[in-house]
Amino acid sequence: MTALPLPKEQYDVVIIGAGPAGLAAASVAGKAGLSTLVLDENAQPGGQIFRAINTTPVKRRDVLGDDYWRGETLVAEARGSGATIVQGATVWSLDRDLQIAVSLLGQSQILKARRVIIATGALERPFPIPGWTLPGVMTVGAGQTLLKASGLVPDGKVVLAGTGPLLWLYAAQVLRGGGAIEAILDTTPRGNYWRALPHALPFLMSPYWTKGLALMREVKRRVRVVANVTSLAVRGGDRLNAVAYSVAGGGEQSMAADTLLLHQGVVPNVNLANAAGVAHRWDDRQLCWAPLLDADGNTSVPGIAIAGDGAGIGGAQAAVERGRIAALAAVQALAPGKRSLTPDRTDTAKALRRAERGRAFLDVLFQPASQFRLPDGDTIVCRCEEVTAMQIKDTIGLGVEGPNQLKAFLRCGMGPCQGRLCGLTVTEMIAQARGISPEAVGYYRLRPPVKPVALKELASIPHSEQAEKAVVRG
Ligand SMILES: Cc1cc2nc3c(=O)[nH]c(=O)nc-3n(C[C@H](O)[C@@H](O)[C@H](O)COP(=O)(O)OP(=O)(O)OC[C@H]3O[C@@H](n4cnc5c(N)ncnc54)[C@H](O)[C@@H]3O)c2cc1C
Repeated sequence: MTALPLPKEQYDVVIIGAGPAGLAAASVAGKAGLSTLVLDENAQPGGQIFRAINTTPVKRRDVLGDDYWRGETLVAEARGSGATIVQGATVWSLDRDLQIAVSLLGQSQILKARRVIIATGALERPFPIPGWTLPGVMTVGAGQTLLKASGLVPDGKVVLAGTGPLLWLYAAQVLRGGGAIEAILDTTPRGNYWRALPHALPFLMSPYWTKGLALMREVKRRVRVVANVTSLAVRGGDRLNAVAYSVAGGGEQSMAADTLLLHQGVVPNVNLANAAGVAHRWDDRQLCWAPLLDADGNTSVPGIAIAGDGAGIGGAQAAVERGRIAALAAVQALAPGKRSLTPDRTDTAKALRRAERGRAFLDVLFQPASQFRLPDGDTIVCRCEEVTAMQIKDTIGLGVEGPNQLKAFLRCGMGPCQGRLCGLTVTEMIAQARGISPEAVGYYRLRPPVKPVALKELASIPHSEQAEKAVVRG
């Protein structure tokens, strides 16, 4: 038998995800002397915001900005803490007994933890408009991944469409990196500005205000911005060649494009937590599922905590503080005598409150319009199984009550992405059709493996004699 990639099978704390939350949690748990393992599927630590922080070919520091380079310190601290950080490690199962299945170097292995911190971050919200699956259309996040990891900016006629802070940040990064943007089609509903007003005061006291304003000014000086866009469709035969759009009160217009980058915010990546049986609630402000947590990030499953944007979108600094808080709770539970080696809980909670200041304003301002969340006609909803909005509506019309029943009828949510690209759309479509809340509709019930894993890996997992006897007859 070949040696397993990870030498130990038992850890005090296993942290899943090496973004800001996971790295900060690792620093606290590692420094306190707990045997701490961080598993992350990316090639390098850093998560989304600090992606490729130690390897990026983008050397001019102004291109990605100061917030990006803060990741260097976080990675260095985690590496120096005594925690073991393993990259290229995809966690495909986590259960209520805190057993973790991980795929690494083509082999799968089962580990056991005394505490698990899920720090798997966020995903971009689906943006199902007609033609969004055509070549030439990507998400802003995908564009940013290419920039950070490979130093690439798109060429030709580039159009950005949607809403949210990441769209403006990426536009600025592209311009600083020498790229050009033909236009931004801004889908932020005009009414959101009024609805966000009650949350304006804390926002004006937060760093988001000055940073955000400067970013938008920087972009608007060089890019044509079309505000109040109310419809979007991709035009082209076998690839995108134009974007059709309309502005409130106006007719359809068209703009030639070689690349269209879509974005309408980020939402927690709930797949692993859902598969582990963690209870979730529908967040009416962020329009997504979020886990039910206590003040330490503990979930409804004993021993499993969630930190970072996977706990509800709060941004990178909040992710750091939430990671620290979850790890402090682990130290308190497993090695209370080592508390003197960790940051102060009260100071960390204060820092979290500061980091979360202004978030409510952003949530409401950038809440995407319903027409961009609730598609119709032959717009694809489930990209893996190519299920259209019309098929979903017709099937709901037959009396299907929830996402799991819909799965059985149409296979939507059963492909390799396991619902990450269609789950929210399906929940909201059923809620709209049945006239009930998304909370009442619920979400896909996920089961492991939550990420694709080769059958030969499953077959070669070492098992005990007892486990073998359990399935052998006679
Ligand atoms: C595409 C994208 C780009 C973003 N870019 C920025 C930005 O430039 N600036 C900014 O301020 N915010 C950005 N954000 C917002 C982002 O969510 C940050 O707030 C921050 O990165 C959140 O930190 P986190 O630690 O919670 O999660 P993340 O940084 O998302 O880290 C999660 C980590 O978990 C790993 N992971 C996930 N599932 C598994 C699994 N099953 N097994 C193993 N590892 C797993 C991922 O590989 C990732 O490294 C971005 C979000 C997205 C979705």
